[in-house]
Amino acid sequence: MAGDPSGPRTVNSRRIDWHDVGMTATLITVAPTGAEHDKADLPQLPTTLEELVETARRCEAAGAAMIHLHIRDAEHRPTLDTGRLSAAVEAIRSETDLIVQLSTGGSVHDPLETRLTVLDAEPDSCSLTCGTTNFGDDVFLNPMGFMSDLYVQAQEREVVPEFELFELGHVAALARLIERHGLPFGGKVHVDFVTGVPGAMPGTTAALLAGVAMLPPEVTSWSATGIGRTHLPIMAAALSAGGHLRVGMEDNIMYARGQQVQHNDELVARAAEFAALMQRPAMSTSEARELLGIKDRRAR
Ligand code: KMH
Ligand code: ZN
Repeated sequence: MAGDPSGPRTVNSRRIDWHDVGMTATLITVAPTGAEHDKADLPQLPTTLEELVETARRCEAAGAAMIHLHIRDAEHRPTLDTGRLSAAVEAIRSETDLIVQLSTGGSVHDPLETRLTVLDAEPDSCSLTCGTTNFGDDVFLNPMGFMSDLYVQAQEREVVPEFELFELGHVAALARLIERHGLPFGGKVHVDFVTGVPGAMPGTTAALLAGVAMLPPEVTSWSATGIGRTHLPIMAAALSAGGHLRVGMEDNIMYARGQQVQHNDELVARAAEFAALMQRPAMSTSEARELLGIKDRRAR
């Protein structure tokens, strides 16, 4: 894990104190699997419990502080089975110090009612997408009533939502949710811009900065990810604009032109190096827990 970024460091013979230069450390979230890629086409995609735990360990060592999880069934198909979700949450929680965030987005085929049951697995955090969006040739459905139910249930269960913004209109929907229901559990508001999904907000600096400019004042931190080839420009834009990072095979399976990602830790390590170069080193898990207002569910 990256060391404590709050203390002074020596970079190229210069002593740098991060607080003095007004820089903040970078939260790196890894999204290792997703619901879209096929294990048969991509055998290195982590889909079994063992593969997910191994991935979590290696990504934590490379600089991740949070994991965004989708799980698969015995045939490697996406599932929202509560038993499997609980087993994954427990295993990753006992083997790492990562914040465990479960996807409530699932796959585009999952019914809304089933997506609400994800909270039964008692994650630290859950994704909450702030509106319906084009998703390639499909539609990712998130009506206001569903978002409200998920928002309130997450408050009641003391789970910290991460608001996923695929469109500029989703920023306005987030403001409506906060106005209706008050602050989420933990009192912080963290959002993640998911850019570059075909048919949704493009993975460009201009689109990202338009979204950042619209954020309601309650937002305390934001991160960004770019799908496919937009992942690097969005990473650069987010780091330069004070945002945090999400990387992983859910979003991008190519490390470089002609070079497929072999393990999620490659993407995390590159993000951590880039962040360190920008003098915004990877945040520790304890700093991330504080940033997001996470309830401590770890066994003592
Ligand atoms: N798989 C997408 C349809 C989320 O995790 O909350 C939805 C998604 C967002 O990945
Ligand atoms: Zn997801």
